[in-house]
Amino acid sequence: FLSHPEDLGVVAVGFSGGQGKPGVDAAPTALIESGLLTQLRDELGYNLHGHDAVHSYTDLVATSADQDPPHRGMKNPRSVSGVTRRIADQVYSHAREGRLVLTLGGDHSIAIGTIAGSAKAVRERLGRDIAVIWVDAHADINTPETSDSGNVHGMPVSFLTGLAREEKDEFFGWLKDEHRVSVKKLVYIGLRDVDAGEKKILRENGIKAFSMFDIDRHGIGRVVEMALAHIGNDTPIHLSFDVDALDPMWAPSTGTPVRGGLTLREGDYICESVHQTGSLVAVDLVEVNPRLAADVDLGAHETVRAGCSIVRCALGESLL
Ligand code: Z70
Ligand code: MN
Ligand code: MN
Ligand code: MN
Repeated sequence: FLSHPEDLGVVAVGFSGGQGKPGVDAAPTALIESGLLTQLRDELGYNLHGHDAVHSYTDLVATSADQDPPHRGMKNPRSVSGVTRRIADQVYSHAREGRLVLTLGGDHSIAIGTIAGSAKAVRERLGRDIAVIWVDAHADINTPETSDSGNVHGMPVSFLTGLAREEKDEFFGWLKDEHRVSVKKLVYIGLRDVDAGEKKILRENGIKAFSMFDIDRHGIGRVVEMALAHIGNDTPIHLSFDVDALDPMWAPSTGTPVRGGLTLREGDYICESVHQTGSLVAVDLVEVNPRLAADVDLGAHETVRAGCSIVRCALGESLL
């Protein structure tokens, strides 16, 4: 599905407004300083585009809470809407050229932008709908009304599927049908911390989800096979990987660590398998927070290292 599969559009997003803990905005720099982009260029042979800047969108992010009061219970709604709209444009520009797109977050609210941008570009370029593989401990499918926290990083999937909607541009009203994905083309892997309201949404919409229970029961090999079968052969894939899908043993430095997660090998395996389909059009890596851990230096180092491994696997490092 890519006209230039060796060209990689990089969108580095230092944004934390979709949740309450500072530090996740420092992730792109930490990932890049650890050598990720150099490895992608020198070892995997990608031509990088747009990798020179880490975007922090200071012009769009409110500097005090009273500049961006809640709307329908959402925290920082104008900032998140404005930033994700800009991300959508950036991802769209790369994807429209037929490049594979890598976005380094940032909290998971940024996926509103990344998926909107790739869905629109793939529709225009190929007349096809993308599928989304969402690897996460969480379902991130709360609507503003079902959310207990008001954090938009717990809502991106509801906006992207149209389960949540808004009229006003400043509150995600800029999201149109061309940006959206069908609930039928969405599949989750790694779930283990899903709110009651989200379980109801998953059930009522028949959304395919493989929890840690399913992984224990079937093994990761079979689960990935079933996930890929669900979205169908020959469908462009957007992979959105929340590092908290990994067990905190591998990724302790994240805002909401949940025990009982994927091993690093299981995470890498998912990415390798998705790469191997040849259908990957975009990858997100989100929720690395190098400022959080019991032992910050050690924890951040391990989490950044795990994040780099996930990205390299998604971009084909393990293919012999
Ligand atoms: C909860 C909410 C969430 C990540 C926490 C948590 C969502 N369901 N996502 N950490 N990455 O606030 O909506
Ligand atoms: Mn080319
Ligand atoms: Mn998430
Ligand atoms: Mn999560």
